[in-house]
Amino acid sequence: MLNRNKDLMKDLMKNNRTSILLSIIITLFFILATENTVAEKEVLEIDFLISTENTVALDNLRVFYDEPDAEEIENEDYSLLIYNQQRAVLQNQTLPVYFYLFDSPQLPNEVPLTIKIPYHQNYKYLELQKNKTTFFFKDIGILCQKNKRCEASENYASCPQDCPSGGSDGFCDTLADGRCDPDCLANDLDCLSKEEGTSLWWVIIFLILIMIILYYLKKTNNFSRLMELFNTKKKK
Ligand SMILES: [Ca+2]
Ligand SMILES: [Ca+2]
Repeated sequence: MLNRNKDLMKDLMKNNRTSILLSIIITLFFILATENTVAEKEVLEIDFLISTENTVALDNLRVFYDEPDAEEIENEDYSLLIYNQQRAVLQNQTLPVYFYLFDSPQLPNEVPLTIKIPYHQNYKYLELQKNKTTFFFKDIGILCQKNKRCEASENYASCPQDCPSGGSDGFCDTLADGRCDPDCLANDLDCLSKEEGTSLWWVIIFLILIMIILYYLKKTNNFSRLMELFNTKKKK
């Protein structure tokens, strides 16, 4: 009875090892397969410099793939509103504007602010308000002017109708479209040389083959026998 239990435990451990090995290989395969196909959201990043006099310098306005800032009430005095062409409000959120500096008793005249909000192509006007009074208003329709020309203010994330993937638009889209995006430093698989691309596919095929063989061995219970044979040879 005791020996039977020991044998059962051994079998269980062997099966566990096989399962762990299989899980690692399957995970590796899915990481490789999904690396370039993760769906990301378009995000509008805005960099402001806001002064105590309520003057605003808009330093940067760009669209890329990322997570928007978590919505939380910061300072209810300041808000940002985005409208469409028909002046309907599409976004309305409070802004974390505070005129102080860490570790400094002096109060600054202006503070920088960077925010990331979800982006939609119908964004047309941006407005800043303090206590419900407008102190900044800007046309941001330049992010996507559908005119079949990819302009400096547009990219594949903000205006794919004008800026096709893989083009030179200051944005690395990493899309598998057969075009090496000149804006990508590394992570566009289309930029790999033919030899590098072929090697990567061989690695993937090799992993799939190992998976199939291990699955077959496990199913026919030959994996345990194979491991036993391997261990016996090792002991010798
Ligand atoms: Ca355009
Ligand atoms: Ca590009």
